[in-house]
Amino acid sequence: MFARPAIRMRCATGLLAIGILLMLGGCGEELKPSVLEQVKAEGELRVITRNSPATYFQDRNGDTGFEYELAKRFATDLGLELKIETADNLGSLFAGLGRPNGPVLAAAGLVETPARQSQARFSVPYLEVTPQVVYRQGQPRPTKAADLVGKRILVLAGSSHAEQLAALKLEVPELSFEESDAVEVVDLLRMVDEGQIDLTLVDSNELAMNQVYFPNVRVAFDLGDANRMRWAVAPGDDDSLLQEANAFLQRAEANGTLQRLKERYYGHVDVLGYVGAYTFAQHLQKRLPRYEQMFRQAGRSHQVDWRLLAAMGYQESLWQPTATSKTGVRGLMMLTQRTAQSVGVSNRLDPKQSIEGGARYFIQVHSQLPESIREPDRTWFALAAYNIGGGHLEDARRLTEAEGLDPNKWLDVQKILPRLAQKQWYSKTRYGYARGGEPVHFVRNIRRYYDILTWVTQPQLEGTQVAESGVHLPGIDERRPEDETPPL
Ligand code: BLG
Repeated sequence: MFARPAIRMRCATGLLAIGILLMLGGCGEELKPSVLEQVKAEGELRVITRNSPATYFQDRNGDTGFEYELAKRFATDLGLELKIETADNLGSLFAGLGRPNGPVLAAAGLVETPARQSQARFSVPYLEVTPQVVYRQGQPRPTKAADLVGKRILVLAGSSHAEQLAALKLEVPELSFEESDAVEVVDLLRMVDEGQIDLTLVDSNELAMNQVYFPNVRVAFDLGDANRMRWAVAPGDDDSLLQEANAFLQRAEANGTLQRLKERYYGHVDVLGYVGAYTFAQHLQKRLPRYEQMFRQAGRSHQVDWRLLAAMGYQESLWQPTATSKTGVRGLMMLTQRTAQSVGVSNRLDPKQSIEGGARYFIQVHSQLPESIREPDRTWFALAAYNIGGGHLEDARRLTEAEGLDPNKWLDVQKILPRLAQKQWYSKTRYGYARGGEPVHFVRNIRRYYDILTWVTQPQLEGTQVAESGVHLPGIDERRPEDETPPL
């Protein structure tokens, strides 16, 4: 059904008027503007979501998350401000969607299920995920539905997973499970990680996003077919906003926006590898606490986000102060002899000195970059210069420009950097051969670690939530507001 136009008319006599009114959709009724027209008139797109790493959360720059970013782009396309509301559980999320002057769109990793069809109408899908049974490493691994019998299973109340388990129970009547509306997916994973429950069911993207925080959590098996995530609007017959959302999602698929967001938010395990994600989670708990205050201190003195320094330290040495590379580069921040001298580090193996020297050097290379490189790319270029040196980076920028690409965009320069290792290219450069692939991995990994550290230390997880959360790190809750410096 099509949306009605935004005009208000009273019923009138006369055939012509009646004909027009019939076309407009009825007699004797005040014609209301469509939802889309209302939203445009109000100038804001009100979206309801959930606060979780896979949907929406606060990071160093404010609001972020896959659903947030996607909804933000939709609002921008419509020329609207985005207004986010969060729901504590799925019940209140769907209830909020029908509220007068409430949110008009739900963007919360939702799957269309039979039970939800009366609560909402769903958009075209934008993400395919697989429901996965997860268990705790060290326990026997369930491999099929029958293995779920006799286990303590907890899922989110009102979730597609609860519906899925209820359907499974018809086939396997001995199966039992519980639902809770007081938890989020991170809590379920933590409870498995700590052995408070045996199993839960989560979507593959949620697990990919969270794997790094929960070292003991493992996939048992995929349960059922892949699910498709969709946005939702309130029930009714006004399709105006839904059609607009569908058109937007189709464009986002066609122009690569969706793919980029998927890589950014759900790609941790893809980038780090399963073992890498697992190892990072362990090191986060065991090693970082020893150096956290040093990173915070160096961040404060040099006005750099300490989590970026910590991410660099992890990439360089896995937070090991005595690390040594084949080329003799040493210490937690892997300073060369020359760099160490230039930033006043006398003992590279002293973690405090190494972190302080690394931060100082980073700031130095950051400030030496051409003005034409703007943030956030400037931070990525500075990381590359830290790793490969400013001269080689400049060579790569020149090659990038010669290729008709943008030498001020990291996305373009990182494509060209590996050429510094190929004779046909490096023979034409000023500084010659360099392992140009190394800074590409270097920057990519650091960005990934930085994202993870940002989530782990976000302000929302402070206080009671931090204490109860599996992602708590010692020292985080002692943080003072002045530690919250921007990346640069
Ligand atoms: C960096 C230096 C740069 C230097 C480049 O090497 O070390 N950075 C630091 O010391 C912090 O100063 O640039 S230059 O001064 O313009 O020449 C290039 O020489 C260190 C890199 C080298 C790299 N890690 C920090 O990222 C490293 O250790 N590579 C060897 C890896 S392996 O042992 O071969 O696997």
